[in-house]
This record gives sequence, C-alpha cells and structure tokens, in this order.
Amino acid sequence: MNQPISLSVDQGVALIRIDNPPVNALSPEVINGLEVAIDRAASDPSVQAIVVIGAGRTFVAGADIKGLEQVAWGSDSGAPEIHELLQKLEDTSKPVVMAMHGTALGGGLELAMAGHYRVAVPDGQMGQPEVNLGIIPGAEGTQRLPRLVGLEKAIEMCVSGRPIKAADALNAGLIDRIIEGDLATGASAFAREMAARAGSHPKTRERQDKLPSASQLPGMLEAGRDLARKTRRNLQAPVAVVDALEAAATLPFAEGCAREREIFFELAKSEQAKALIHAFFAERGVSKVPGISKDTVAAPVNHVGIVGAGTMGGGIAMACANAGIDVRITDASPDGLDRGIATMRKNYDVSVKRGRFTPAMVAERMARITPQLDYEGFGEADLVIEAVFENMALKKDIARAVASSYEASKGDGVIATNTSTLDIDEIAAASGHPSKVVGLHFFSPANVMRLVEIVRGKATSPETLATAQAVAKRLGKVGVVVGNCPGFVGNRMMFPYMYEAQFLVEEGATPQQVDAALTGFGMAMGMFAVDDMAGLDVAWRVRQELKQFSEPGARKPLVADRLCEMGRFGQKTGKGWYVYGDDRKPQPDPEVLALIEQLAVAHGITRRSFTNDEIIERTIYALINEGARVLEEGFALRAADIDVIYTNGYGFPAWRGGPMFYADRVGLKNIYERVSAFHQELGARWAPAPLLAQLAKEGTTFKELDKRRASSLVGASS
Ligand code: 3H9
Repeated sequence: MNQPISLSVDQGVALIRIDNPPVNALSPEVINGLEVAIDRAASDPSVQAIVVIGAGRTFVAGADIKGLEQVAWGSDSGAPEIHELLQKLEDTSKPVVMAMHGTALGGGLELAMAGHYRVAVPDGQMGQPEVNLGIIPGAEGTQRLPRLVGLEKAIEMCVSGRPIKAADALNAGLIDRIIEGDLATGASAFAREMAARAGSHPKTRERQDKLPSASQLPGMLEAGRDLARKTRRNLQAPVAVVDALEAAATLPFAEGCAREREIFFELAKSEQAKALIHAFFAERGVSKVPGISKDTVAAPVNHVGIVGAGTMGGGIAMACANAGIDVRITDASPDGLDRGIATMRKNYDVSVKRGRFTPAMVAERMARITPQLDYEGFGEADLVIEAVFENMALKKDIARAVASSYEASKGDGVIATNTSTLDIDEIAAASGHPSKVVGLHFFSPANVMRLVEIVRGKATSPETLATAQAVAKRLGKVGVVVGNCPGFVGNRMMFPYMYEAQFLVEEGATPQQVDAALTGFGMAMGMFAVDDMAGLDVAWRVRQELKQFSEPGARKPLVADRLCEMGRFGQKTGKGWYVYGDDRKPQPDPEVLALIEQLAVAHGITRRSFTNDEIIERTIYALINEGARVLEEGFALRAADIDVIYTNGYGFPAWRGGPMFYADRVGLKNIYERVSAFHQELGARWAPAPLLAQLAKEGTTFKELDKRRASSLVGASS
C-alpha cells in the first residue's frame, strides 16, 4: 500500500487514514493509495463498513495546488486523475462514511461527496473555494453538490468560494451527522449503524430530489450569474461555475461531468488562474525570512498595550480584541480616549447590524479593551504598539516611555511602532532597546485590512521579528517583512504612482478619467478617490516631513498642495479632488478642473488628451519601476512579497497577481522599453531601475528572480 494511506480494521469497520502533510492534498499517491485501500476493504469479509478520515490537522484541503500550477502553465498532467476513485467509492456495496475535521475543501469535499455518508466535527468546515484560484471544481463537485444541497445553495457556495460550518452543512444536507468527541470513534459507530440498515446506500450521482424543476431553473441561474458579476467583479470563474452547475440540472451526470471538465481545463489555463495561483503561493511564502528558522522562538502575546486611540490605534485594538488578546489603550487626552472608545463601539454596532457579531460577542470584545490615560500595566504587556500621528519627536518620546515602563516592571515585551513612513532605526535607538523594536505598519481600517508590513530595523532581533510575525498571524493578517526605507515598500511605491496620476491631470486628463482607467484595470479604487478617502492632508504632511520625495529640480505636483491650502482635505471636508454630497459619492468639481487648468497653463504645461492605456502605463509602470528598485535595494525580499503587499493593502487586483507578476506577464522587455521612452520624454524620474534593465536584457522575469533567490532561503521558515 502507498505510504500516505493506512488501513486498519476494528470491529467490522475499515478505517482508511489519509496522511499527507501539511493539508492531506490529493496527490497521485493519495489517490492511488485510496483506490488500493478501498479495494482491500471491499474484498475483506471481516469489514462491514468503511470510514475515510484525515490524519493531522485536517481532512483533505483539496487537490495539490502545485499540480494545478503546472496545468496553468501548460501541463495537463498536474490535474488529479480522480474520476475512477470517486466512482469506485460510490459503487462500493459497503457503506462508505467520510469523516471530516478541519477543512474539507475543493477536491477534499468532492472526495467526501462520493462517499455514501458524511459526518463532521462541530468546528469542521466544508467548501468549494476553487474560484479563488481562478478555476472551478474539477472533480465532479459541480455535479454532486447541487444534488446534495440544492442548486441555490450550491451556487452560493461555489460563487463565493466561502466554506460553510458543520451546522450549516447539516442543515443543507451536505453532511448527515455532527460528531461530538473523538471523530474516528463516532464515525465508526455511525458506519456500523449504516451497515446494519437494510437496502443499498445512497449514491449522490443518482440523486435528483434536490435539483430544481424546469420552471425554477432560469430564475436561479439568473440570480446566480447576477451574484457572480456583482460580488466577484472582473473574475471569470464565478460566472463560469454557474454554467457548470447548470449542467448538473440539465444533463445526465456523466455529461454534466464532461461539461465541468471542459470548463475546468479552459479556466485552469487562463491568465486569471496563473495570477491567482501565484497570489496563493506568494501569500504563503511571506513567512520565509532569512535569519528566522523553526528554532527562533516567538514570544506568546496575550496582553497588548496601545498608545494612541485615534483611527489606527482603535482599529488595532479591535483587531487584537477580536483575536482574544487583552488590550490596554492610552491616549494623551481624555477627549481623544473617549472618542476612540465611542468609535470602536460604533464600528462594532455596525458589525452587529450586518450580522457579523452578536451583541454578546461585542460585549466580550469591548470587555477585553481597557481605556486609560497613563501607562499603568504597560510594563507587563507582551507587546506595546505605538499608533500616534507621524511625528518623529513624539514617536521617540513614546518609545522611551514604553521602554521605561518595561524596565520598571522588569518586563521584556516588544516595542512596535505603527509608523507608515518614518525611520524605525531612529525610533529604536531612542528606546535604548533597539533589538526589541519593530515596525508594525497596519492599514486603515486596521480591524478589516489584511495587510501588515513588518518593518525590520537594523537591530531588530530574530525573536522580535518572529513575535511580530506570530502576532500578525494571530490577528488573521498577512504580515510581510520589509526593510526600513522611507515609506517602506507599499507607500514608497505609492508615491511615484500618485505623482504620475497627478501629472497626468496637469497634462490634460481629468481625475475622473484617471480613476476610471484605474478601476477599469481592476484597481479597487482610483488614485484620486483613494486620496480623498485617506485625506489629502496625510500625504501633504508626509511631503513636508520627507524631503527625499522631492529632490532638487524634480517636478512636483502642483495641485495637491493648493487643494490642501484651500482646506479641501477630501471626504472628511466634503471636498477634495472631487466634491461629495450626502451619498458620499465622488462628483467632478468644476472648481478643481478650472484650478488644474489654470495651474498647468501658468507653468507652461502642454495639455492634450490621453487614452486609458497611456494612463495605465504612466501609473502602473511607475509602480513597477519603483518596485524593481525596492527589490534591488533589498527592502523587499521577493517580488512576490510586493505582490502580496499590493493585492492585500492597496486594492491591486489579485486576478492580475500583483504589480510585479503583472509586469512579468506584460513582459519585462516591453515594460523596460516603455519606461525608457518615458525617461526620454519626461525626464529623470523615469530612469529605468537597473534591475528592470538587467532582467529585461536577460529575457527573464521577476518570478524567476524569486526562484533564484529562494535557494538562499532554504531551511529558513517561521
Ligand atoms: C482543487 O481542489 C481543485 C479540485 O476541484 C480538483 C480539480 C481536478 N495544495 O494556508 P496555510 C500548503 S483546488 C498544496 O499556511 P492554514 C500551503 O502552501 C484546491 N499545498 O495553513 C502551506 O505550505 P508551506 C482547493 C497546499 O492552516 C501549507 O499548506 N483548496 C494546499 O493557515 C499550510 O497552508 C483550496 O483552495 C493545497 N491544496 O490554512 C484550499 N493547501 O507551509 C487552499 C495548503 O510550504 N488552502 N497548502 O508554505 C487553504 O485555504 C489553507 O491552506 C487551509 C489551511 C485553510 C487549508
């Protein structure tokens, strides 16, 4: 028998265990091993029933995505050959019970649906998340799921890609029983019960009772396609999965499976699948950091102190409380503290209204947050996060004060700063304990946004860094380790992008045209709408603080400073690049358009019209060129890390993989040639990054560069 599968028989039940760490993915060995085990159990006269169960932390979390990546890049052999196994399972005369814990996802759930019965632990989850990888279920899931849960529920699960919990699954008919206590024991008892029943065992593929009638079908399909278009903007797979589900309701099972396979392979080779699979592995790769190994000990974090109860501090406090961490939060003024607490309460109320939390859950969370006006108890915290506004002197004072609290209580916690642009080393030096200092750059709203840049200072110890990574994970965030340069990775790249958008309007485009081109490209929001939302004063303050962004002789944007001088700070003042009515929707403002034109003419700028393609090249290529510099200078460890930062923190479409992956797909030679042309036309700010020039010349990609560099990270993992 193949290694990842083991078979044992106990009191008439064959227990087939899948042991393929880390997540029991369906490798060829698992599939072959299961076939052999099923045959043995079926032919063993001492066996009356069969239970299939996962070893370790989960049932089967899907097909091996590494194999699917091969399919995406041209080799069909990466897709699991699973049809025979599924048929064998379903045709076995002895009852087959699938026993699920952890997550039964994708091919894992498809495997489970070919069993005659399914049971799960109370916190088990089941789902078809394939659309998040740009594909659809390809192992008959679109044909079996609607037969078990009905078409509407199947559409909801397959379009959203979101797993459902065991109780919901029981309700929907996806599972037959929830097992409290030991799963193997409970599932075996259930299997014996089923074996004792008279008659044959249900084959999902033969079921028709949950499929819609001909008159119900069109409405359900229309609603499903609508849902896909509205909630999964720009994605092909959520729309295509409805086509496959339609086949379940209109074709015999075998023909439905053939239709599913056809759509599966078409999508598996698409640009979106390439990009989304890249994004999946990129996100999992960020924890691999030089100097941090499995032996690096992260300190447990259960008590956090937060300095500053503004938007960022409050959001971070909520993120901690949501993760079960106790928080003490302080602010310089009683008013500031009261406002902060009131805002948290208001935000939680919204979550209750939306059904995300119950009032009891909110009460529990608020009880974890202690507001105070001093640093009492901060010395015993495991981590203190400073989240005040961007002022170096203030941040240094706070670092010193936190360090003294630790010293006074003989505490040994980590000191983190939420600065988005300032020098971590300067703050670290002020603390007197630089090895304990790290940047934790959260994104607003911090209780919602998944990205955290973990800024490694020159003295940050491996343990401090590992603790920061563990905290990010505990908060449900993706923590990307970056180096200490002005703006770190995300904001540093943002500046050339923002500037270019502003130059474009000076040269004749309008803010709404630039924003429409960017959202048309797939960005969650246009640059000007983002600026208005964040507040124009934020970048204004940074422009004043960071002289590096405006080198002598460099062209500076003309309009943003003027808007700030006019008090147009964006949404919060009702006016910025746009004007906002009660519906908070941006409307073009003739006053701004006139101001832009007037300033442009006064500075002798020639104005012309721009195509959307030109707008994308000017903005996105500026982002990529700066990304190449960041990479070359070592402030990002991998191009893929930049992609994770941009897709999780800056609204860059994941279906394009991120800016660096997008650059690879356009071709680095093409990007380099356009950047060089802009350099000729527009001057020094467009000087091609040397790394971009080098990779273009070599005819290679950022992804290849990552692979080369990965060899130096072998053995390192958090
Ligand atoms: C599919 O099934 C298609 C079918 O219809 C059949 C078509 C014919 N494959 O996320 P974590 C690795 S599509 C390979 O940090 P967590 C992951 O890379 C698939 N590797 O853990 C990481 O490796 P490393 C449908 C996988 O506890 C390690 O496992 N299924 C796979 O936070 C730990 O991962 C999905 O889309 C895989 N399927 O979360 C589920 N899954 O340590 C995708 C994980 O070397 N997976 N790895 O970096 C997940 O959502 C999460 O990993 C899971 C665990 C919830 C399971």
